[in-house]
Amino acid sequence: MTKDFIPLLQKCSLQIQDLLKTTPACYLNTTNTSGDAQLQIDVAADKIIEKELMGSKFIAGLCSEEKSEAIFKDTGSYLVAYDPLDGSSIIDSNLSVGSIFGIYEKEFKASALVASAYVVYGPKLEFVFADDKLTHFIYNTNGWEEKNLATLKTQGKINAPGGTQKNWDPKHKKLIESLFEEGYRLRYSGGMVPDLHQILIKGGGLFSYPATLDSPKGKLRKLFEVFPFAFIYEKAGGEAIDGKKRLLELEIQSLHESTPCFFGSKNEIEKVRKYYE
Ligand code: AFP
Repeated sequence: MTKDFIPLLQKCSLQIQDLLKTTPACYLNTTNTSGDAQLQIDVAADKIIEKELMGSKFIAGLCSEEKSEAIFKDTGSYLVAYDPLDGSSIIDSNLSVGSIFGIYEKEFKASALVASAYVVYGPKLEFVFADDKLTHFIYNTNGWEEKNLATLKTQGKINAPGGTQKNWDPKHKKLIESLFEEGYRLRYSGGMVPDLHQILIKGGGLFSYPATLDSPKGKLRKLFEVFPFAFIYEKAGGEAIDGKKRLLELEIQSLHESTPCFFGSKNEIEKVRKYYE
């Protein structure tokens, strides 16, 4: 049943890719619930997804990063939480951005997450879907081509440290520096989707967005960014924690709540636990 989401989300991704090619990256004088400044393209991408998903019989409701409240209808049993265009502040630099989807059964909470997906709008259009397994598609002249996405090695080489360094906790600074001392390579664009996708494609490493002085609860949102990627990283043989707890065991009190988050290979996550215990 969740597989029915694949063509639906792929259809949204093709329309949003067109939008990225034709719509100027200009800011509206509005912000979303998390306080992020909104681009015209954020709102346009949100409208595409809302139209396609609310028209589907198996969807009962949506929660968007770009809207303060969830919307519901009286059919279907799946709820979708999504970030229609993540990384919009780097579109003007022409860097890769993405869409993120969490598919929940009946309730917006980690334990109800049954599938998740993301789209990378980059030199290639790519779509990764996870339910009981991970499926990876690349869009080419013959349409969507399924590729094999290898599982994460127990240790990788990439270090993707988020947030403003001067606002990191000293223990987090020591963790990040210890990885560089071991020879890890800095790979961080400011786009969660391409940064996490790269670690999956290259076989391993660590992506971190910790609690910082300016974002004491982290920056990334549980429902439409963190839980979907935690689900994917665990399916890929990795782990996803908040420094101590498994992210998919976290409770949620409000739709736009954020959390510190670490996604990566098993050895890197073990190292995070050591520095954060
Ligand atoms: P925008 O959507 O405002 O560009 O933010 C992108 C994001 O939410 C996520 O994609 C990145 O991982 C994170 O912010 C980058 O935040 P920093 O610039 O503080 O590292």
